[in-house]
Amino acid sequence: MTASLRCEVAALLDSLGVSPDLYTGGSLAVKSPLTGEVIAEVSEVSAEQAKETIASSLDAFKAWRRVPAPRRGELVRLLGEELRASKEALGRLVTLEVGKVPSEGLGEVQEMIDICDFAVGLSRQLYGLTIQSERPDHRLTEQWHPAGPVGIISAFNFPVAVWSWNAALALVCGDSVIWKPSEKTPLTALATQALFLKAAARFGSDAPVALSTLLVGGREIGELMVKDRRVPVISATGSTRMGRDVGERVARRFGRSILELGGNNASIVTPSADLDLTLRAVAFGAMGTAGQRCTTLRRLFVHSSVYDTLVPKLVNVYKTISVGNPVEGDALVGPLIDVASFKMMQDSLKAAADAGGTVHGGTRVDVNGEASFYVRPAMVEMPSQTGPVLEETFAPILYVMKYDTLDEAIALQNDVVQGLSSSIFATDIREVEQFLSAQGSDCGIANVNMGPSGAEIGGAFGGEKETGGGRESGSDAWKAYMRRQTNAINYGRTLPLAQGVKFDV
Ligand code: UN1
Repeated sequence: MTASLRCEVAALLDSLGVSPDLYTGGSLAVKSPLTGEVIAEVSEVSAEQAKETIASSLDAFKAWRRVPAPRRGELVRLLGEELRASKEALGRLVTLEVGKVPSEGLGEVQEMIDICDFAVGLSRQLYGLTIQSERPDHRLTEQWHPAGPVGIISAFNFPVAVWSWNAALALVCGDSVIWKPSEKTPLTALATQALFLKAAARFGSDAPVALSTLLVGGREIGELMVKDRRVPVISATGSTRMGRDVGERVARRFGRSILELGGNNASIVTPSADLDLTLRAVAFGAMGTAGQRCTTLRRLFVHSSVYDTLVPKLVNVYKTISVGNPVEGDALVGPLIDVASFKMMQDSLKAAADAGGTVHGGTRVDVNGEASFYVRPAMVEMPSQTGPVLEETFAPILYVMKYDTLDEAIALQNDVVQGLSSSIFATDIREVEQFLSAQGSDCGIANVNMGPSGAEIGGAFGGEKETGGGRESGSDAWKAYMRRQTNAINYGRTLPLAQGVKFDV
């Protein structure tokens, strides 16, 4: 097994066009969470190299902003083609590097393809407004210009999709991109960069050399980029702690940050819910990706009238769901990313039990020995929303609580510092609409009759409060990658001033 995993990774990287010197003999050891073994040693950039990369990215931006947007879209179309052609290989690499089950590894690449398609269309639709001027013979308008190099900091759990949400939009918007991937997942980043370079080579000389660059390295490399004024936009995905730091540093230099941080997502199960559908949705929402999505379902509020029907069934699903190495069988729950994640999960479960919770599952499952961390997902029936329930533990723990009125459930749902995603299970239209109203969910995403995770790329993705307020991916999220310019044009021969001000000299 040991030798073969490393060999398979090398073969995949080779097929994806990554040169072996990038992932052998380097200082960053990459472990597969499937077995815990080292599968590659990746070279890291020095601070000096990172600064040079930023300088070349700025040069690339200056050339790229002159290329017409629909032509820029052509490059992203070619990137989408490369991703389609390599979907199997890249999806498999996601599975080996992150431990996602195969359909989720492939789904991640599909998400990349989808955002490329979206961005291609967008490349002809970067519309500005025409505004009625209050002055005679004047025209008032706004246009959107490229912003500059965009720094992308991504997390291990969506190691490549999050890059693509940012990069596909930034590239059609006329920006260059600089990517600092998670130290846990540099291999999928190298592969994605290789696919980008293939697309750029097919595109031709209009694509400047450093249009998309990769900075593999530690926290200090990310910090260097975050502090650099030449990078006007920083898009960061990860923990609230990291995002607070990034947001403050970027704000200090009046840069713009797009933050996609922690979630503590809830669903409300009302008396009118379709309980069979609810059961399936809760299972995917809470246990899919081994609870390691920022949109993972972490809190479930169940109406007291359906609690005793739904919850025992849920306990049974938690008992029986298949946990295992997803490349060896057809397990639905793969490993946690590493030992730190396992420890955090155990700490939270202990705190939950101390706070009066009844814990189902959560124990370690021996799949591939000591170096990998597989767990049976945990469901905890809590007497109230206290202690670890208020925090995001990036692991499969679902806290279940009872409620009596929808007002109470919505208040509890909103009574956490995070505000990413939420959902309601209901067929009563009044309850649905109340949940979606201004007095309802306070999250960036509010779904009906599905869990909080698994968003399509067409909508804007992100959340409020300590989730950071940023929006990525669909809708008009592209505006964050451009700068807006308002133009007032006087085509008359007099100089009427706005607000009727007189200033005759
Ligand atoms: C994340 O976990 O960082 O909505 C992103 C979802 C995915 C993206 C999750 N499309 O669950």
